[in-house]
Amino acid sequence: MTNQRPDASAAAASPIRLHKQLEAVWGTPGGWGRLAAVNHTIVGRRFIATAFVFFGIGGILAMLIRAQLATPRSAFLQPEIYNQVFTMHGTVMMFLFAIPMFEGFAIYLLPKILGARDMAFPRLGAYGYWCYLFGGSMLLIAMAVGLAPNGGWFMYTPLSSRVYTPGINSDIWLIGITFVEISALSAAVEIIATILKMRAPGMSLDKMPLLAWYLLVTAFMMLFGFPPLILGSILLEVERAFDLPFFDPTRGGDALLWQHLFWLFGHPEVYIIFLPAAGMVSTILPVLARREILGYSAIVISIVALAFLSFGLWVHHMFTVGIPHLALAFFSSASTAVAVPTAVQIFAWIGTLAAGRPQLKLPMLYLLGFFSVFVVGGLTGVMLAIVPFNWQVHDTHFVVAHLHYVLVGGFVFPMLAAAYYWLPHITGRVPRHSLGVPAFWLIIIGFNVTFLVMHLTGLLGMPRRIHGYGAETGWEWPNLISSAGSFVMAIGFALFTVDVLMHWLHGQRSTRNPWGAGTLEWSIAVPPTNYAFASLPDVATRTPLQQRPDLGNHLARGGGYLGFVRHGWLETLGVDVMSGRVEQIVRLPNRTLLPLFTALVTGVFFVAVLFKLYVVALLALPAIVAMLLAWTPVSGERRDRGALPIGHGAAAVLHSEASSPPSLWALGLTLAADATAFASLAFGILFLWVVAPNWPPPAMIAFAPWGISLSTAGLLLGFIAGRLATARRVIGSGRRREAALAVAVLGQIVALFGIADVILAVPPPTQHAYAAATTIILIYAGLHAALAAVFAGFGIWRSRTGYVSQTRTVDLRIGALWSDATAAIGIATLLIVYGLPRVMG
Ligand code: HEM
Ligand SMILES: [Cu+2]
Repeated sequence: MTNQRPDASAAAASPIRLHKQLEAVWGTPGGWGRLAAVNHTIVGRRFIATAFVFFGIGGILAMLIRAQLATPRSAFLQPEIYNQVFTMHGTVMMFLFAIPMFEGFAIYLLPKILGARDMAFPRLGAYGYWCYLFGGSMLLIAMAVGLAPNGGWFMYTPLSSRVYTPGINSDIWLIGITFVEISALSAAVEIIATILKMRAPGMSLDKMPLLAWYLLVTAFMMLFGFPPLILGSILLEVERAFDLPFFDPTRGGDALLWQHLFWLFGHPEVYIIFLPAAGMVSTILPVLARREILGYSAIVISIVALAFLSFGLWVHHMFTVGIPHLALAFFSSASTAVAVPTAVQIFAWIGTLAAGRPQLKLPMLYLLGFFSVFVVGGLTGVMLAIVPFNWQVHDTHFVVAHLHYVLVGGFVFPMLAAAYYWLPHITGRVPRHSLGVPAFWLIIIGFNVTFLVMHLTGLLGMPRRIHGYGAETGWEWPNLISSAGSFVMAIGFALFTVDVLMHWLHGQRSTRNPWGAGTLEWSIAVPPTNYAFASLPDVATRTPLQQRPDLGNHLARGGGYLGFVRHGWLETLGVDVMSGRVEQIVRLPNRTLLPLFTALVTGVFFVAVLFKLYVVALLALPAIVAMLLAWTPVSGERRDRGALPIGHGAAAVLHSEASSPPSLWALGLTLAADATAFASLAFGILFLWVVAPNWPPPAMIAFAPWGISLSTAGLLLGFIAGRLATARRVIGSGRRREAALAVAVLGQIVALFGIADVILAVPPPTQHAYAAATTIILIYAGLHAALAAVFAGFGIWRSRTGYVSQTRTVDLRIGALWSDATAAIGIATLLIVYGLPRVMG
């Protein structure tokens, strides 16, 4: 490829030519080639469409539940099938609809509202999508053959333990959900790195659109919320498969440990679902009210506060399990306090509406539906936070009513508003509202009839998750009304679907900015091109389009930054986190089947675990690592290039030469999630120590002096050598850095031997939860050491193949960061295994 002259004015002479050049490098072929797509527009649309399909499936399951409950002693569904149906309804709605829908919107919209050409890690986004699709399909196939999970979506032990659920139903939940969660974690890392590093020049944090703030906070909550669940699922699966008794009270475990781990995730989850929806509201409402939103900073503070508060609330799901009174009081008041930051946002919305000139367009109608329903859900939530009331209605349909007012009100209605608002963007067609309005009325009337009545049945004592009830209970009429309402709502959703399909097929071409919005996503062509922006804008305000209505044309003509194609590269800009000053050119990878294949091998791992083919699973693990390593060759440079022009007389270095490239952020974020999982495990051990009687049995405390010394020495050696390899003097010379890395590999191998020796000294893990927990935490540390050895070896390979130099240090710094974390986790593990018995004993 010839070297195009990177000159903005030359490109500006021919926008068509610029477009053709960009399309040639960014475009995705049709047909089977689509499977290789990694572009955020395509991946985001896939997430959204798939999530809608799962919503439909979850909705059909809901109809089955309501059909069963419509009449007393109904024989419509067998009890066993009924258990699967409500479990799958909750599971599908929470894990396969709500979270992926958020991921889809975030991936589709983020680069466009931030003024970038793509997400920071396009291949990771594609990989996450495939994991979601395969994991979700696993659950659906299980349901089709009657083996779906059946213990309720929160999988309480001991009900979900092997004794009470001997089949593979529970395993399918644990394995399928963990598979899907990979996509949640990878989306979280990708979203945070993109928001922090990949904005338009000049977009400082306080000039970001509010939606980006919401998505940022949500992604952070996922990063800290999902690890406890993943860890809990792994522990439970290990207990079911290998009989390690973490949750078995007869051998030192405790069933409540699962509840803690689950709700440590589960409560924040509610806000993980609500916050992106609130972000949509904060985006759409000011546009339709024709004025800027009130209280930008107050909203930002309130969502951050909400995120912090929500992590302290998990215990309010456990008020009835018998916890200390002081804890009850604390968690009860904290739970009511969470209403405050929510109220801040509601006041900002109402104030904006009052101060503006609102138009009652279709998205606004759904926003009003959101307000009315969500406020009721919030009020019953405050009621439930009061302990005595909670004791009265615990596990009744009152709770079911509350949770649907919050979830449907707080997520589904804003999503419908968002669907109508951004539909012209996705399809490039004018919205037509002939069916949308009647659909809205059917949905909101049907919804209220269905769930308002459930408050009553709940107060009358009708428990949740029951398969049938007698006519003498007095629950007959309310249930019939509720079921009738749910079918009205279903018709509404069907009408909505028809409306969207008609719009897609028969709508008229839309103009660029049909709503008159001020944010950047409306400055590009609709439907968007693969590269989103022909050239990148310079941002000085929160609503750049409002100040400069012709911005779109200016950018399309190549008048912004990077309005050219260089060496056939996919380029976008990376900025300083706070100020939005340009810092680097980020070179992105293009279409490849690697994410799909990696997800397939990941799927092999999970299916093998499910069917207990552990040899296959053990082989799949290194295969996954090898595939991930195969991603790396295109993400580096083999020579120093120095600062390159980016247009307007400015220049920047490539990310491989930058001091804080997105990949380093990604590893830092991954380690944050990793540390959370480790902390959850340590929490579990402490929890059992405090609550389980005679824990640990003194005879079980093993001692392996050789193992401890070897692992400590190896970890420290790996850490020091890894750090040394990145030192200025060492990294400058190929021989020295490779020698340092070789020592690092050696250190990790020594550490592995040490850890293995300690594991052998521990009594058999099936005997007691103490031995099981000790074994698991040691394996956790061992896996880190093994990966640290891989990282160091990877460094040698990259160094040999020319990817490392005095200025191109990223690969080695990533490895060093990992070996720091390995040393920290390894030492903490040894302290827990050997230090704790001394302190607590
Ligand atoms: C579309 C209309 C919906 C209807 C008619 C509906 C109906 C129901 C009913 C009747 C139950 C109670 C089952 C029982 O306890 O016996 C239930 C449970 C549940 N629903 Fe929905 N639902 C709908 C939408 C949603 C949405 C959008 C979400 C989440 C985003 C959701 C999440 C849940 C959860 C988590 C449970 C608890 C399941 C369990 O106890 O294991 N639902 N739903
Ligand atoms: Cu909660």
